[in-house]
Amino acid sequence: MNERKRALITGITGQDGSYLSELLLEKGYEVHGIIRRTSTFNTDRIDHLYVDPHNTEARLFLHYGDLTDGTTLRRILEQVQPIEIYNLGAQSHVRVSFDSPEYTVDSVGMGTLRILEAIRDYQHRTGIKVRFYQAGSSEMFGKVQEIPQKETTPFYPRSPYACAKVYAYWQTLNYRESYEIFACNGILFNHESPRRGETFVTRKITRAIARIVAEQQKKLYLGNLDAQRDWGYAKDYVQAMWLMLQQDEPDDYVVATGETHSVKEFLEIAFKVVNLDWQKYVEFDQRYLRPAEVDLLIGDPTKAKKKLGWQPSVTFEQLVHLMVEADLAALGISMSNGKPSQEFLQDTAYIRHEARV
Ligand code: NDP
Ligand code: GDR
Repeated sequence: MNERKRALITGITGQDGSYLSELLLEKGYEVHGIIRRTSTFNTDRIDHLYVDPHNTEARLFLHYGDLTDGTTLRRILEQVQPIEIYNLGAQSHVRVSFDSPEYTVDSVGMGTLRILEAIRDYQHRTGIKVRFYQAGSSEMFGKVQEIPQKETTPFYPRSPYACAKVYAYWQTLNYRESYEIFACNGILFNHESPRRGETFVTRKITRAIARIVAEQQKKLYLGNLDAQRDWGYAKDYVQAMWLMLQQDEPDDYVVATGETHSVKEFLEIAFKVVNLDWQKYVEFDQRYLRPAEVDLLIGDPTKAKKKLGWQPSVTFEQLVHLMVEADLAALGISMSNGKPSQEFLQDTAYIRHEARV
């Protein structure tokens, strides 16, 4: 094994996994990611980082595995010998977790336990310390107990996904206290980007706007427009993950912007970018309602700002604009008020545009 810092990422093919991989590669890490075998390619978001492993320059390596398969997770840990593990893998769609609760809980809850158990045994056997990041979520706060929500706010999860994240949170904390594992819970509020999955509400909206402008879609069907979320930019949030693992002591941190906006506000700003009135295009479909909704999330990131020196760099308006611009650019539509920047054009390379809403 060479002496380069090695990180292992579960969920490397997801939105956050791709940004975190970029960040760690920039910092000189060797990055290993766990991917699932699928019948169609699922590596679009990281293809631009991939170099053939036969090339001596290669620093990104992919391993087949699954959070539901503990044996493989252990084998990969032994093989890679990482100093940091970022557990980002999850069935991460809240609405879908009501349809597939058992699988969601298995991947999110038990999946985290499987990794923690593997680390526990690995550390005990080898004496090598591994730092662990757990992707916790503002969904754990669920039904409003306190505003804004901070590290000490009680959890009240309102979906199978959120219940599983709460379980994973407490296991992470317990393994930290029981086995001296450097384990941190990030409690991240919603974070978005042009790489956001197409069925989360922000990306569903920005993608639909581009398709409406391109005359590929007439209507946008949505559920609850009154829900309020603290939306930030994903690229900022992966910085916080890394910072947590660079501290002297492991701890848990809320990562948020401290602002909240409704889905309706997102719609207003997003449609305004292309000078359209959202009310003419948006229709209600109850299929997108959840059996139990989380009405209001707003985070207090004071601790992350003070202890990690973390700051969000993108405002809500900027976020909406950059996402709409990226989806427009992906369909070859240039903006009337200026061209999308190079960075966002690069981001659109792997945005798929088949009709999947
Ligand atoms: P995505 O849904 O974009 O990515 C999820 C990743 O997990 C994908 O790489 C997916 O693989 C992988 N995955 C799914 N199921 C399994 C499994 N059984 N075994 C291994 N890998 C699996 O999520 P994000 O990038 O947005 O989020 C990253 C993490 O942060 C998730 O845990 C999410 O719950 C959490 N989180 C996200 C927030 C957000 O606003 N984005 C906020 C707070 C927490 P594949 O590509 O094959 O589907
Ligand atoms: P969320 O994100 O549930 O907060 O979870 P999502 O974008 O799915 O929903 C946000 C809010 O929008 C409302 N909504 C709709 N949502 C979707 N997906 N589709 C619709 O058509 C629609 N119409 C209205 C929802 O009801 C909800 O109130 C995300 C995920 O990334 C989680 O993994 C993560 O943990 C949390 O953010 C923080």
